[in-house]
Order: sequence, then C-alpha cells, then structure tokens
Amino acid sequence: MPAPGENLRIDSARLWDSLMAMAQVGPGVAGGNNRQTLTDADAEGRALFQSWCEAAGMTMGVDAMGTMFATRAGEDADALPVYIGSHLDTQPTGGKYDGVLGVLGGLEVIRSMNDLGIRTRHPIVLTNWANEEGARFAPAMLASGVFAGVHSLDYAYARKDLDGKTYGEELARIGWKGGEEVGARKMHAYFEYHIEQGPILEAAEKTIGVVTHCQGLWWLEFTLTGREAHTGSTPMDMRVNAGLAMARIFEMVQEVAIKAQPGAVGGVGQVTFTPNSRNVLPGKVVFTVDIRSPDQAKLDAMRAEVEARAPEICAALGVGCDIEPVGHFDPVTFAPELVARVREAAVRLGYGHMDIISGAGHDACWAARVAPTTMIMCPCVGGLSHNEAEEISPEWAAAGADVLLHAVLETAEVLS
Ligand code: HGY
Ligand code: MN
Ligand code: MN
Repeated sequence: MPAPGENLRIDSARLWDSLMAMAQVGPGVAGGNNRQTLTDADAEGRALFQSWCEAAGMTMGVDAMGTMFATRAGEDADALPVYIGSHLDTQPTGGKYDGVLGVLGGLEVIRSMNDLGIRTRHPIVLTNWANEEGARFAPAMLASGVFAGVHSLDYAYARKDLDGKTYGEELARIGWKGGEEVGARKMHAYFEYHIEQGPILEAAEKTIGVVTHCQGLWWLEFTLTGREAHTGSTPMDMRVNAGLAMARIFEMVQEVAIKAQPGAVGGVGQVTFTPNSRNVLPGKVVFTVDIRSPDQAKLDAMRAEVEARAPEICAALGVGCDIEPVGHFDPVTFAPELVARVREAAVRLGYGHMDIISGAGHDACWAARVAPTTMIMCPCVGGLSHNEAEEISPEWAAAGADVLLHAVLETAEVLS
C-alpha cells in the first residue's frame, strides 16, 4: 500500500473554522466550554456535528449509549471500517479542544478525502463517544467502556449525577438513545487524535506526539462519616471531624504520589460536604481520589498504600471510612504497527515528533481492547487542559490532522 504523497494535507482554515463554530455551543464563562454530557448543550453540539457529517455525505448511526457513528462508504462493503474517534462532551470548565479536536479533525479528514475524490477499500467511521469525561456521570470513558465490554449497559444507565439523575433517563430526555446494540460494530483499526493536555510536546518543541502507551488509572470514591455538630460550641476533643480526615487523606495521597516519582500522579478533583453549611461540621464527606501511573506495579502499589492508610487516618479521628473503586484501567500499549504508521507519516510530512505516553485517559484506552488502536497528539499551550484557558495553535491543529489523514488513508487502502 503506497504511502500518501507528502503534499497531501487537510484544509487548515476549514478545520479551525469548525473548531470555533463548535466552541460556540455550550459556552463556558471564561472563553472555554461547558458542554457536559447529556445536557441540552450536548444535544445541540450533537445536532451540529450530525449536520456537518450529513453534508459530507456520511450516514449516521447511534447506539444505545448515545455514541454517534458517521460512516463514509468504502468500495468493499464487507471490509471492516477504519474508525476515527474522540468526544464532544466537555468538563464543566473545559477547553475548546479536548476531544473536539479529534472529532472535528476526523471530520476534516473526511472532507479532504471528498475534495480529492479519494476512494478507499475500507469504509471509514467517524465516532463521537458519549460521556468520555465522566464529569457528570462517573466513570470516565463510560460509553466506550460499554462498547469494549468493560461495563454493562444496565450499570451505565444507572450511573447518577450529583442531582440524582441517571444516565439512562438523561439520554432518553435529550433524544439520543440510539437503537444500535453497543459493541456490535467491529473495527479494522481505531485512531484518536487529541491534544496532549500536558507540557511535554511544547517544552520539547515537537508538533506531533506519537503515542505509544497510556498510563493506567484508579478512581477511588471515599465516603467518610463524621458527626454533624456546631462549629462554634463543640469542643475540639468532642468532634468526629470527617473534614479533617479528608484533609489528612489528601495530604497522604500527595505524599504517596511524590514518593512514587517519576511517572506517577495522585490528587482529588471533586468533594461534597453534607450538609455543606458554614457552621456545621460535616456528617458526610464524599470525594474521589484519582491516581495514575504508566507502570502497573507502581499503580497497584499506590492504590494499596492509599487503601491501607486512609482507614488508619479515619480511625484515629473516630470517622467512618468506605472506599469504592469507581473507575479503573490498566496501563495501555497501543498497536505497534499503527504507532509506526503515525511516526512515518510525521516524518513524511516534515513535522517534529516524539514518542509519548498519554497522561490523560481516552476512549482509545477501551478501543484498544477490541481493535488495533493508536493515538496522535498535538501540543497545548502551557500544557494546560481541563481549564477554559486551554489553547492550541491552528498550525498544531492542522499538523495532527495531516498525520491522521495519512495514517487513516494508509490503513483504509486508497483505491484512487
Ligand atoms: O480523566 C481523564 O483522563 C479524561 O480526561 N477523561
Ligand atoms: Mn479528552
Ligand atoms: Mn478531558
């Protein structure tokens, strides 16, 4: 299969225009986006994406988790499709590019193929995975996890947001509960293009990240039980202070992650106090510890230490401690033959590149369980992501989409 010519490139201006148009849907309060999964803003973004796919001559399928699959026909209808995917849902204070660049970069690949009249043997399917972020309904990568057989559909439908609404109810409410069986689709290969969400590529002045692996993750949900009491009139030696236990556990998680350097992270992004009143000691504190490492043994050891030490911290304060794993995947190794194809495309196109391990989790982590999978990354300014100030350059956006175009064409087998 001859490689595409080095001059074969996407339309950078059209890609950037699409990114800016999608950024208008579910705007944040500081220039980013709040297009959380299964909200009305998500529904609006889905409709816009579908209109663009249909204008590009694609046909849309939707599965029972709400994941969208837009198909560009191949010449051999029996050939398994080459999938391109990522996600349009965002964090509450998300950026304009996390996930969106991969979906709209894939759309630009299709648009460029249409402009050039390129025919491929394999069909190509562009995917918008539902609920990648896990911000509203934990865990992250929920829909791709059901697709890969990691979660059941019933488990996913029952996941609740902080208001007690379930995934299944909200999916039906926005009208995006599709009829396709989740996971029935088979893939020839899967490519995901994504911003790095970290500082490595920008610091190394490399335009393309050739993603060889993704670090593993545990999300451990803690429920601490104290005793509600007056913050003013309750003597210090009479307190059953779940908030203090939480603080000591945060400090311990930080210590465990620092001790596990290099190649480990640990922290907490979400806490809820009950009753969450300024002058009432919390009766209940719920938070999720997020620990990650590309090293399996290190990841398991961090989890074991956190789960051993937290109950001791709580016992010393008379606080109840319940720990429930609510998210997990082991470190992922992407398909070497696809990784090599991405690297060769970057060289052919003249883009500075380096091998990189993904710090963030992606739907590709679950796709890798069911098909040869790899990722392409571009830098982001200051390594900042999951922040409304997330920023990339049009040149970075286009470079990764060029590499995606080449890797997808080589894999889908160009006929003309
Ligand atoms: O949590 C993650 O790594 C991804 O942003 N869902
Ligand atoms: Mn993402
Ligand atoms: Mn994200």
